Amino acid sequence: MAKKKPARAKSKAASHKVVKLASRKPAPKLKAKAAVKPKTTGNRVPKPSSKPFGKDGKALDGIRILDFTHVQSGPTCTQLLAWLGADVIKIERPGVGDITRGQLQDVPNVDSLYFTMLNHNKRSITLDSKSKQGMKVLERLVKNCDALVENFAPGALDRMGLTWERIHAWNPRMVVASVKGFGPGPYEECKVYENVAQCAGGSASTTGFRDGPPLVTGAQIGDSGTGLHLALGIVCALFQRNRTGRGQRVLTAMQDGVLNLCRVKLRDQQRLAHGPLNEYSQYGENIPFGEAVPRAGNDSGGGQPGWILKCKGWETDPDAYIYFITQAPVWEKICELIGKPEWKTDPEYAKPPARLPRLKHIFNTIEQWTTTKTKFEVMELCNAVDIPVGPILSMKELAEEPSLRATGTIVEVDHPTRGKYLSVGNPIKLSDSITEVTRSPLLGEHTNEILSKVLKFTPAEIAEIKASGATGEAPKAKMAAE
Ligand code: CAO
Repeated sequence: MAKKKPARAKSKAASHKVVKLASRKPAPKLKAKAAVKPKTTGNRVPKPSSKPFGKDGKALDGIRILDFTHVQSGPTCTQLLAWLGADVIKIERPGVGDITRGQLQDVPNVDSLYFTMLNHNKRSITLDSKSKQGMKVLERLVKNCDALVENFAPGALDRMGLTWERIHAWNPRMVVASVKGFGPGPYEECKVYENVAQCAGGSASTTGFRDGPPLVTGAQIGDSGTGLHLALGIVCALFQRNRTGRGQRVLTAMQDGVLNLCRVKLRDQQRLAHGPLNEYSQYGENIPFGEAVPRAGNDSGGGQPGWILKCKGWETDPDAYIYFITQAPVWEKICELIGKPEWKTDPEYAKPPARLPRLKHIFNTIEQWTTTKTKFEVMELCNAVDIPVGPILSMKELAEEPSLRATGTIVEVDHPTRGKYLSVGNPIKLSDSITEVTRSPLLGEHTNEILSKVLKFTPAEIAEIKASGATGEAPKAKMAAE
C-alpha cells in the first residue's frame, strides 16, 4: 500500500492568502517639512522568520497546481514546482494516463523511467475531461488551484471547453500556463516534439561539424528547456498576482525557448556582417564563411578557443576526452604544463590574435600531452594552476559520482512496483526550501483523496461521479486514501 501523502497544510483560503502586511499603526505625525516618503521596493514582506533555515516550509507552500501536462516539456515544469513545494495534481485520462507511462518500458507493466523521472512529488487523479461529470470535477479543481499548466496540442484545451475566458470567470486568480511548439504565426497549429523544436529554434543548424549534417543534441533543450522557462513564467505570474490579485496567461513556445538558449549564435549571425568569425576554427583553416552561422564542431561559443582532446585510453574508452580551453589569461601556464615554454614569448604564439590561424596545430600539440594522462589527471593538473578544463563524463560516471549523490542532484527513489531507481533531483538549491524527492504517483492513485479531501465532494457526489465513469476504474489496491 502506498504511503499516505502528508496532508497539504493549505486550504483554498490559505493558498490564496496575501502576504501579511507590515504593521498598519499610523505613523507618528512629523512636522510638515520632514515628511519624507520612505523608499520601498513595492513588495511588502513579513518580518524575517525566526525558524532555522530549511525549517520554515517550502518556497511554494500553499500553491496548488492543476497539472494537465504530458510527455516531457510540461511535466518538467510541474515537477520543478512540486519540488519547490507546490501541491501538484496531475489529471490523467482514465485507463491510459500520461502516454510516457508505457513508453520505453524497461520492466513490463511497470511505469517507465521516462514517466517516473518526470513526475516526482505529484498526485494523480484520473478524469475524463470530456464528460459532464469530469467537467464538474475540473470546475471545482480550477476554483481550488492557483495555476493550470498544460502542453496539449494547439486548441485542445479550448476544445475541451476550458477556454481562458471560462477559466478566468471561474477563478480570476488562476494563472493559465501553456507550452506550445510555436508562438503565434504561420506554424502555431503544428504539433511539436523535442527534435522538431531543436531544428526550428536554431540549435540543429549550429550544432555538428561543418562538413556534416545538422545535429540534434542529447540535452533536451526543446522539452526540458522550455519547461524551465515556463516554470519561471508561472512563478512570476504568481508573484505579480500578489499585487494585482488576478491571474494571467503564460505562454512559452518551444521554438522561442530553444532560440533563447541559442542566443550566442544569433549574436554571431550579426557579427558575420562585419567580417569572418575569427574564433571559429574555420577561420584558421582559411575556409570562407557563408551567409549563415556555420556549425562549429567543438569550438567554444565564447571568445576563448577550445576543443575536445583525446586522453589516455581513448582507443578503447569512448569518453576518454577532455574539453580544453586556451584561455588567454592562463596561456603561459598552459605552455609550461604542456612542455612548450618557448611559446610564451614566440610572436607566433604569445598573443591570442597570433594564435588564431594556428589553433589546429596548437590543439594537436596540447593533445600530445593530454593523451599521456587520464582525463581526471588532466583535470587535476590543470585546475591546480587555474586552467579550466571539462572532462567528458559518461552517464555511468555521473550516476556513480558521490558528490552528486551528496547534494541530491542524483537521488535514489523507491517505487512500489519498480523498486529502487536513480533520478536527477532538483538542480535548483534553495537554502530555505529543501527539496525532498518522492516517487511519481501510480495512475489515479489519489483520485479518492482529491475528490474528497481537496475538492470536498460528498460521498453521494463521489458515487455519482464514479458511476458516470468520469474517473474510470482506479485500481483499488493502489488508492492512497484507503
Ligand atoms: N480526458 C479526455 N481527453 C483528454 C484528456 C483527458 N484527461 N487528456 C487529453 N485528452 C485529449 C485532448 O483533449 C486531445 O483531444 P482532441 O484532439 O480531441 O482535442 C487528445 O487527448 C490528444 O491531446 P494532444 O493532441 O495534446 O496529444 P497528441 O498525443 O496528439 O500530441 C503533442 C502530443 C506533444 C505533439 C502535443 O500535445 C503538442 O504539440 N503539445 C504542445 C507542444 C509540446 O509540449 N511538445 C512537447 C511534448 S514532449 O516531447
